[in-house]
Amino acid sequence: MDIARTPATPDGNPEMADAAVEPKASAIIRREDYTPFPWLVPQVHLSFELGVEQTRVTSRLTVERNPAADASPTIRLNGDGLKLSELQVDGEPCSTHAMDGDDLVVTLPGERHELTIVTQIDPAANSQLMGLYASNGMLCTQCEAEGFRRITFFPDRPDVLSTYTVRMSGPAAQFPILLCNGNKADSGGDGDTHWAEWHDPWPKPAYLFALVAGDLVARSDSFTTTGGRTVELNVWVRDGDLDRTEHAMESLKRSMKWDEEVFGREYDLDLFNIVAVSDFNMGAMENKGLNVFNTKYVLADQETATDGDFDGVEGVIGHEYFHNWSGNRITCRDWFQLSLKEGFTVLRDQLFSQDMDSAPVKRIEDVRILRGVQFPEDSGPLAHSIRPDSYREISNFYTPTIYNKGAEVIRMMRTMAGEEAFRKGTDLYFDRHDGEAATCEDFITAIEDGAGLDLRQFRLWYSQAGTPKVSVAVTHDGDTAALTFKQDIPATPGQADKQPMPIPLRIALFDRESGKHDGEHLVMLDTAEKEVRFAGFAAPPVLSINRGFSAPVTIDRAVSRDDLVFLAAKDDDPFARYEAMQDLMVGHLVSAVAGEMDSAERDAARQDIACAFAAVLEDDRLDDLMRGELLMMPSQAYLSEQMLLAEPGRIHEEREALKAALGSALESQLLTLHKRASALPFALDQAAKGARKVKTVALTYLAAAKPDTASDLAEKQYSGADNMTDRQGALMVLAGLQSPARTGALLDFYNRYRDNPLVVDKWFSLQASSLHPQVLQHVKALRDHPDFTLKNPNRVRALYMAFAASPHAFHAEDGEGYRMIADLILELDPINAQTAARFVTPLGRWQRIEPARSALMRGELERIAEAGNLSRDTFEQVTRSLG
Ligand code: 0A1
Ligand code: ZN
Repeated sequence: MDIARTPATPDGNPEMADAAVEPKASAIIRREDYTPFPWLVPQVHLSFELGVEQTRVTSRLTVERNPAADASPTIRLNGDGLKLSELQVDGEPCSTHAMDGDDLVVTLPGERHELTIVTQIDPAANSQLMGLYASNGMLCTQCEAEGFRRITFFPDRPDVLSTYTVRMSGPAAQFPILLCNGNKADSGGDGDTHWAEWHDPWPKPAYLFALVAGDLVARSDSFTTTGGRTVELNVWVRDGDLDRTEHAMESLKRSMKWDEEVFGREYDLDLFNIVAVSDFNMGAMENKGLNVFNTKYVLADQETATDGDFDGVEGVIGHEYFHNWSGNRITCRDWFQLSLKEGFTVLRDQLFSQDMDSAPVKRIEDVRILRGVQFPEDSGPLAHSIRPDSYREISNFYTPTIYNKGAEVIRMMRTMAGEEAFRKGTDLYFDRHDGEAATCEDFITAIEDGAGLDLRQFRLWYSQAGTPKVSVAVTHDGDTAALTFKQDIPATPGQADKQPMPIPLRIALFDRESGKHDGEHLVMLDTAEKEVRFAGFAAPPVLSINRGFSAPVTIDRAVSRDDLVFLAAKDDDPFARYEAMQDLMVGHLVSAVAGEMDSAERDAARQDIACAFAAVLEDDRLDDLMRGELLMMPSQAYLSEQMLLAEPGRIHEEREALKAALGSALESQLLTLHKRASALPFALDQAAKGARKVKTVALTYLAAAKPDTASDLAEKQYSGADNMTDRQGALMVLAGLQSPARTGALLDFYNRYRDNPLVVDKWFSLQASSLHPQVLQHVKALRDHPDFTLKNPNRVRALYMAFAASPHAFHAEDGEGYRMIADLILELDPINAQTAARFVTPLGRWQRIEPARSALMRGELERIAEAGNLSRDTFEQVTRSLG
């Protein structure tokens, strides 16, 4: 089987670097240059006179010299596009200040001073959605990573911790609700204006500051911690959305309980507020005591949200809540340490969801995400280690590598230590660094000391980018099986040579006759090559490797289809069983795309896959959630990763052909499955969720083989649906068919849900990612739809991210798809740079695509680079992508 191969190391191209016009203030920031800030800012008093078009911010800072830093005669207060209205030092107008670019630099003679700074900002004009902005008439903030400097001049870096007291005032009718971090200390009003004063007792960096002002309603509840603190909980939404907040509230209470039980972490304020906003660049934000969420991760009910959406809400609510300890109580020293909070918190949210739902299915889903988005990042021009060495724009480093690979790296520590010892390590970390701005190194040392591990060599996982490839061969002699391992870490930009890393591999050796193994082994592959021998095998065993996906690596091994069929049917590790199914399909599809098979070989391979599918369909020990996973095809992205130069058109064709072959071979079983699953009434339990999942899986195979039959079934599923999972699944299938039912169903869907933006997003996405041959035209038309706007990131992603992931349309041979994404980037960049920059990634794959398309993709990147006036975000991604 062909596997992921080393991508060519991108070589520098000085001509391009000249052509791209560098935006101002786009210096490279380096981790090695870190120095502590010369000033401490123990207290911050903020006063906001709120207005949608004009907000006046008065900031009073107590500053004192930092004894742990080199003294400086000046204090640098970061600003971004701010105009200074007033500045006082110790109550007197200041004359010893100067602007340095966007920053304000004030000369301070003494040890301790009070600075008063007044700025005026226009939230309505803030389309970047960083700092203070208006969304649907309400005001809210987003300060991570560097948004606070768009509100007031401040040392906007995560190692400056302050206690905040905040007064908010504004028109009571427009902003009846005034929220901020911490606890509400006081409130009042005079005439039409009212005010509230908030105090957060926990010192925090500016990126965790938040305020919200608007006309909101709350679902309220409470939680009592093990320590006996009663915490008031609120989920704030717009009037009309309250009915869809129950799942968010339940998820929050479950998160609070789980973190006490599993990590020993209790909540530390009397109040926990969550606010849902519809204009948001990311998923959600862990501001202290006042989490701000994208509505997508709060609002859910049976009618409008799929099971996947419900899981998303639970996972993100957990994630943000868990940040209260891993991120807020212990924050990051600098942004190079981002994975300290994000990798660890992703691991915590993954473990939480594993405990709440089906653990094996959650693990498979997480690995699928990792391989679908992080592996491609790690093998492309944007590859970076989980603790990067440099950046221009930190927003570009909120990546699957920092988040998902970061989580995998900590998960490996847990696997090596065992759960109990790992907990000792995390307890020590929380004890030792509570109240600090810490580093990844601090985390590793705490785990070493607490869990009793030696992680000296393991630290390489923090500094080396690239997905390791592990090759393994099994030989058999007498009664001994020998496993020979080899590891190879591909070169990545700026890192040509790599050292071997410790790779924990859970393995089992199956006896072919009995179908059993006598226990799992943890092999530590910590050298470039290693041989491990196992006695007691009269015949060559079948190897099950990287069980539970114990290490984020690719495995390269010569394995027969017979062995894969064996493992697909018998492996007792659910992930390994899924993996065997995937390998069966990947092996076949990669050979088919390469044209390595004659028709007899192709038939034999399809036959084996169909047999494995039949076994999964018939195995009544499997639950439907797991069955759905086992029947899932490897994604186009994952298949492309297996090839040195991908041919998107051919991969798509072969993948669809295999789907059709399986749909034909298993037609009656799939119909039976669909019928059985359809008979189950709606419920939120695992069985009903599983039934909904396999129902749509069955439809997708049938659609490829028998479009008419599938169209009828999908139409029935659509119109009879009493929940969004069934309705969306059916519509997805219909949207890809050229059937008469397609248009009617799409129209019906839009008319039903036109007032619900999250569902309208689905409507855009389903069409942009469909298998329909005219997707390009559909996307163009949708771009002109009255509901489309570049101002709302959810809507932009709904249309264009879905499109960029659609292989046949985005990779249209004439380059039209690439052109559309480049046009989007250029148009969106001045409006919302953070969101625009994220669309560079799909074009950045050019080095791994066949030559004709590759040239077109590169051409579009060059066109963007030459446009000039680019944001720092897009400039950085485009120049890195060009290599
Ligand atoms: N810390 C958040 C992610 C986040 C980062 C930047 C943002 O700015 C637009 C927003 C959110 C998390 O991990 O959930
Ligand atoms: Zn996070």
